[in-house]
Order: sequence, then structure tokens, then C-alpha cells
Amino acid sequence: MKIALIMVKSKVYAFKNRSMFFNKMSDSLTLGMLHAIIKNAFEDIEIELYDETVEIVKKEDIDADLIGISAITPCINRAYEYARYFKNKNKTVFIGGVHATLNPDEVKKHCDSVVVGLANETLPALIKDFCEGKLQDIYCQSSGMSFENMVFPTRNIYEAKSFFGDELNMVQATFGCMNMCGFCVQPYVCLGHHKRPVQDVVKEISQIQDGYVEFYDPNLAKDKDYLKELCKALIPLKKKWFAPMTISVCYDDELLSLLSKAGCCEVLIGFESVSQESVKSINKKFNTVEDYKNCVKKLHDNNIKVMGSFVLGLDGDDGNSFKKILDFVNEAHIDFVRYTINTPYPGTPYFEELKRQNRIINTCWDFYDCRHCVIQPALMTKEELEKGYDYLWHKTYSLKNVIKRLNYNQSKLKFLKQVIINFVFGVVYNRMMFKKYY
Ligand code: B12
Ligand code: SF4
Repeated sequence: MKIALIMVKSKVYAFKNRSMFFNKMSDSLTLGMLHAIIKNAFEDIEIELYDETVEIVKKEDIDADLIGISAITPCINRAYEYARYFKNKNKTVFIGGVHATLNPDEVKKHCDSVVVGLANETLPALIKDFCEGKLQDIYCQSSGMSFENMVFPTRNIYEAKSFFGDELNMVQATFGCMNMCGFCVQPYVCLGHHKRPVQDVVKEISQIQDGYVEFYDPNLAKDKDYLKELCKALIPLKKKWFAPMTISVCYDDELLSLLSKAGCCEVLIGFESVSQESVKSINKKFNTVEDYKNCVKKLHDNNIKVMGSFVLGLDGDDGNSFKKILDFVNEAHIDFVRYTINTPYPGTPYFEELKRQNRIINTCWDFYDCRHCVIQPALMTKEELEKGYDYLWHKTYSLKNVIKRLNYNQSKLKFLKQVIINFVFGVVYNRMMFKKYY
């Protein structure tokens, strides 16, 4: 019995066209996790993995009894193309991932079976049913799924495929987030917020050889007591690590100090907007714009770098917002900055609300990559928003602004090193982001 698992790329954000070494860097834990789930349940199943984000996949060369495809929304149409091809060859095809979780009925039209939510328990059930000739249409994560003793991902799957990816160094301690920010899919992807036992996470991390670990949690700070416990347990491991959080950590001095002691050296913070009106429009109540600069300073004082994320085109944003954001990221000294265009994901209440308001202007999921405007913004045109997005990515990483942003560094050597890294990142990333693929 052989299973092929394919992770598809999107059409407009094509990794194989990424600049220089970026086109060979694996970013995802998905295939490593699915591989481990299958191997843990069935010793004798042969698994082939294909990841279009790091390799050119020729579907004609793939031959397996079962074909599983992983796709997020901007990649789903490509998943459908693959499914059509394999179904025409009389293969059984199943699809999982965020889009399938949010839109199982749509996805089912294109394949034999859909996996909704986390696959730890459902994937083994699907394979067993297939072997017994009783495959079901949909497999849903159960509300009682256990987060204890979860299988560890297979970490060497990219050894031969990826330039840097000898070992996957990502880990997930918590799943989902119930902060209910309007634009976010996390409240709907895995039936709530779940925490693995701290000792399981620490055991998994201690097996990672890399000294640097990336948490792929949507928001590691959702439960502060849990995070404190995790930090205490991580101190002896002496790893450096990165994790997405919210600015709420900045209001807890004990937590900030623990993060620093535990090796946290960079956090991703969703500031989203510098307009309190916009922040309110997406229900991100705990983001108080007037505190932002002080919050960044507190993180810096604890030797933690800040990757700031901004969503452009929210309902309080107009044509003047872009310059305000640029000034803010410079003045607040945000180390790395990411911009996305406000994108309501199909299958969420936010998408339904904008549809009700007749503001969805593009329903081709290929463009739901946060780089294209797919809705009618409230206070500007689609063109203004896409131009503003382009302006911010380019201006933020101009040498002049990189220097302005990073001049908070006290040591000259550190400052110079950070400027070079930041500027090179900007050049490479901008080349990749603004390539036209269509
Ligand atoms: C790593 C990552 C990336 C990587 C690669 C992602 C990829 N697949 O192409 C990079 C950095 C390139 C990236 C880019 C983007 N990403 Co991203 N990314 C992530 C992140 C942080 C972790 C994904 C991961 O590895 N998780 C760990 C694995 C183990 O979990 P998993 O993928 O969910 O898989 C489990 C289940 O979903 C299921 N499953 C998944 N696939 C399959 C397939 C089968 C067959 C089965 C049975 C089960 C199954 O089983 C798995 C085990 O339980 C998530 C956020 C998060 N914390 O989940 C966002 C996330 C997936 N990204 C998202 C988005 C929006 C983007 C961008 C559009 C945003 C942007 N502008 O940067 C781009 C678009 C990329 C593109 N292809 O066009 C959204 C997806 C929303 C959606 N509706 O699809 C997410 C959920 C973030 C969010 N907004 O909350 N991303
Ligand atoms: S805090 Fe972050 S992960 Fe949680 S719902 Fe809001 S945007 Fe999503």
C-alpha cells in the first residue's frame, strides 16, 4: 500500500520562483507531521512526499493507491487541478488543510474525501476505512481529540530536497486561538484553543538538534500561566526561539523576564493598524495603539526583537494611513515588518459579513494570498490599497528607513549587523513578493 502526500503551491505566490536560496527553504511542518501520523499508526505503509514549495513536482511521475493533498486557500484551485488529474486515473484522492476545514462542502465536490481540522486521529481512520473499502465523505476532528502524547513530526523529510532544510526546527505547543479577531481563521480551525502538556513540548524540543526553534502556534501567549510554565521548563535547554504572541505580554513584567531567560529572542506581534478605529473594526480589543511604542521598548529592554505585522485596508484606514504606518514603524523601532492586505477567508463569519455588505469583489481563491485586494475597502479604492501595500514594503526596507528603524541599537557593531541583515532581507523578500506570476 502506497500513499502520496502532496503540498501544492499557489499560482500567484509561486515558491519555485522565489529569489535565490529562498526557493529552496522549507517553511512548513505540515508534511512532516502527516508523515509521522501515518508512520505511527501503520508501520508498513509506503509514503511518498511531494512539496511544490521546494521542488518541481511532475504529477505524471506519481503513482500511489491513495493521494492526499494539503492546501491553504490561495493554493486550493491547484489542489483541485491535481485532484481532477488523479481521479481521471482512477485514484482515490483526499484533501485536508485550512481551506478544506473551513469549506468542506466545496472541497468535497473535487475529491473522494475531505479531512476537517487536525488530522492526528482522522488520518489513520481514513486510511483504515480505505483499506476496508468503506471510505467516508468527510472525516472531522472530534471535540475529544487528545493533545497529550502527540506524535512528533518527522524532521528530516527535506534532507534531499531543501537547501537549508536538513532538519525541521518548528514546533507547536498550542493550537487555535479564541481571541476572535475579525479577520483571523484561528478561532475556527481546530475546535477551540488547546494546549499540549509542557513536558511533551519540552521533550520534543530537546530532540531538535538546531539551537534555534520556531513556534508555529498562532498565539503562544493566549494562556499566560501556561507560557510562564513553558518558559521555566525551557530555560535548561538553552535554545533560542521565536514565537507569535500578542502585545498583552508587554503588560506582564514577570513574563517578559521569563521569556528572555528562556531564550525567546524574537516575537511576532500583530499590531495590525495604527488607527484605533481600524483595530476596533476587527475586534482586536487588547491592542491599544497609544501603548505600542512602549510595548516595543519593553521587548527590546528584554533583548527580544520584534517582528511587527500590519493588516492594510481595514475599515478605519484611508489613503493617508500608509505614511502614518511607515512613520510609526520607524519611530517605534520595529525590527522586522510584515504587511498583508485585509483578506476575509471563505468559511469564516467575517467573509459572510462582507458578502452581506456586497463588498467581496473577487471570489477566485487564487488571489486570497493577502497580497491582492479582494474586497471593496471602506475608505479607499482597491487600486489605492494595492499601491499602498507596494509602497510600504518598498519604503520600509529602503536603506534610509532600515537605518532609521534600527538606530535604537546601542552597540555600533550590532547596529551594523542588523542593518545589513534587514536590508538584504528586504531586497530578497521584495523581489519575491512583487514578481508577477500571472
Ligand atoms: C508555515 C506557514 C506558512 C509557510 C508555508 C505555508 C504553505 N503551506 O504554503 C509560508 C511562510 C510560506 C506561508 C505563507 C502564507 N501563509 Co501561512 N502559515 C504557516 C503557519 C504559520 C504554519 C503552518 C504549519 O506548518 N502548521 C503546522 C502543521 C502541522 O499544521 P497544519 O498545516 O494546520 O496541518 C494540520 C491540519 O491542518 C491537517 N492538514 C493539513 N493539510 C492536510 C492535508 C491532508 C491530506 C490531511 C489529511 C490533513 C491535512 O493535518 C495537519 C496535522 O494535524 C500557519 C499558521 C498556523 N499556526 O497554522 C499559516 C497559515 C497556514 N498561512 C496562512 C496564510 C494566509 C498565508 C499567506 C497567504 C499569507 C502571507 N501573505 O504571508 C501566505 C501564502 C502562501 C501561499 N502558498 O500562497 C493562513 C491560511 C488561511 C487560509 N484560509 O488558508 C494560516 C492558517 C495563518 C493564519 N492566517 O492564521 N505560511
Ligand atoms: S490574537 Fe492572533 S491568532 Fe488570536 S484570533 Fe487574534 S489574530 Fe488570530
